[in-house]
Amino acid sequence: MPVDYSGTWDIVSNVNFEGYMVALGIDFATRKIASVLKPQKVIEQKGDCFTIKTFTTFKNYDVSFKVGEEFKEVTKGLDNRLCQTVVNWDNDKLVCVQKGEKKNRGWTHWIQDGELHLELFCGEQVCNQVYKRTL
Ligand code: ECB
Repeated sequence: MPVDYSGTWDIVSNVNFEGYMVALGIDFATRKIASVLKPQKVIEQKGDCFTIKTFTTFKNYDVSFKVGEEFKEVTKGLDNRLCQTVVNWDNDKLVCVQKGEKKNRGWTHWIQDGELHLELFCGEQVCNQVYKRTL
């Protein structure tokens, strides 16, 4: 059975989101608000086609892509940058590279013990988030 990321996922841990936001140049006031948010991910996966929606009480962010197909991503409402983005499979991991003004920017998703993991990175900073399926 291939991995299926589809579902609704609630955050249970979030390590160094602050460092990741600093690396993206997010201002102090926005970081203070963002640091207490509890994001929920709603993922739709149909083969290699994905929609990942991130919901919070402050802002929402959506991205849709096909694995292996480069696209232009504007991180609207986040740091508002234009990236040339591509997501590839690394075995069952989803590996995203966001090429643009910020070096070494991207994220990786994987599922381990039924939990959804997300590593967000920018420059030298790495943020690690874990999500559980909603009951
Ligand atoms: C939608 C969540 C917004 C919470 C933070 C609001 C303001 C802070 C501004 C910028 C911080 C940088 C990123 C926000 C963190 C999470 C949003 C999406 C992270 C992401 O890239 O998720 C990927 C992988 O699941 C799909 O977009």
